[in-house]
Amino acid sequence: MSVIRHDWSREEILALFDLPFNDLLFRAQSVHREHFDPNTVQVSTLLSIKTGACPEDCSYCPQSAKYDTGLEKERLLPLEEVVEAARAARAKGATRFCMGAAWRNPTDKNLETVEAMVRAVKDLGMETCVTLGMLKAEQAQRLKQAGLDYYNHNLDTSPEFYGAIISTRTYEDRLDTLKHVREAGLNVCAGGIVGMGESRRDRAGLLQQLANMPKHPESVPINNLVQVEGTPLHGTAKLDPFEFVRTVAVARILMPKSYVRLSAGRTEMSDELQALCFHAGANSIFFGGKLLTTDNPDEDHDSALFRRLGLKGIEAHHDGGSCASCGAMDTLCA
Ligand code: SAM
Ligand code: DTB
Ligand code: SF4
Repeated sequence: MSVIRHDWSREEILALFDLPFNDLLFRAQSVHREHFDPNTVQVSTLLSIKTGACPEDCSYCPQSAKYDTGLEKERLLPLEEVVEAARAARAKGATRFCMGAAWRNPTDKNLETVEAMVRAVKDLGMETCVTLGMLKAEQAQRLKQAGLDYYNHNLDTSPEFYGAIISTRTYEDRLDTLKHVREAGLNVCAGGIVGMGESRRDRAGLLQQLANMPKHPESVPINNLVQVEGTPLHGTAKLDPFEFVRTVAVARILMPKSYVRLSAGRTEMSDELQALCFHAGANSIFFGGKLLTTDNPDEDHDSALFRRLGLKGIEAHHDGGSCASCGAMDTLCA
């Protein structure tokens, strides 16, 4: 039985990365089977509720006002539009609805609007997640009171590489937000991005930070950089796909009970590569043709992939249209 540890050294993590590929995958898949049904995948759908014109300078991000990416900016969406999108996502099989805003942090007034969105989406019987930038302790508590289930806030990379990617907010700021989220009793969704030109040591450093938190994040998104023209990271050398799989496998071994999400970057991955990621212990995806501003595989493609691999979405906790035989929503049942 794997023990849940919070004291990983960087060298121990690098030793996992260094394992022969088959040994690493066998270990990750074994840990995965101790804690999860290996054929069930958690399915979330994303919606950008406020797009672009962000004051931060994250060098991967198409939504930063500092870079000209040709993105059309939008004000905070009206409540009805958000509920409609959530309803559509639910009908297609998503059980969690994640709302993202291009803010450095929400104002208290912004938060009121988001609270109403959270309540309305919860009323549909879906789990809720929001990602709004930095949060103060009281703001995290307010979101908890509104019924929010998860808050997403990524560390993005290792503490050492971080300064090469973002200058407008510190690593400490991010850790503080995660602390407020945890202390408010919310589930934590925290992960990062690979393929930004970081070293393996940095990838190990990101996972070390996550795994050594007092409690592991319940959800760990591993994003492969989506290169957007106009951002400073456009043109970065692509990561070896096997190294991406290794990162997923090491995340699974370090955080045995967390949902590891195969997040951004799937449109550039073959079905075979994604299957390897599931084998390495990824058990969550973003479902729906769009992430926040960039493309994601379309629903038909993912439904076919699930069918081909015998995967099913997590059972929905509401009474709308689920498959009678397996409990998953129709479009995602194997
Ligand atoms: N503005 C808020 C913040 O950054 O805290 C929330 C939204 S932000 C877009 C959410 C996350 O998306 C980022 O932390 C980053 O990890 C990820 N992300 C943004 N652009 C990306 C890209 N081009 N490729 C991969 N992941 C990306
Ligand atoms: C996460 O880790 N990845 C998602 C979600 N959390 C908010 C966002 C990916 C964004 C990819 C670039 C875009 O579509 O704008
Ligand atoms: Fe703004 Fe978030 Fe994009 Fe950074 S990642 S520029 S904070 S929207």
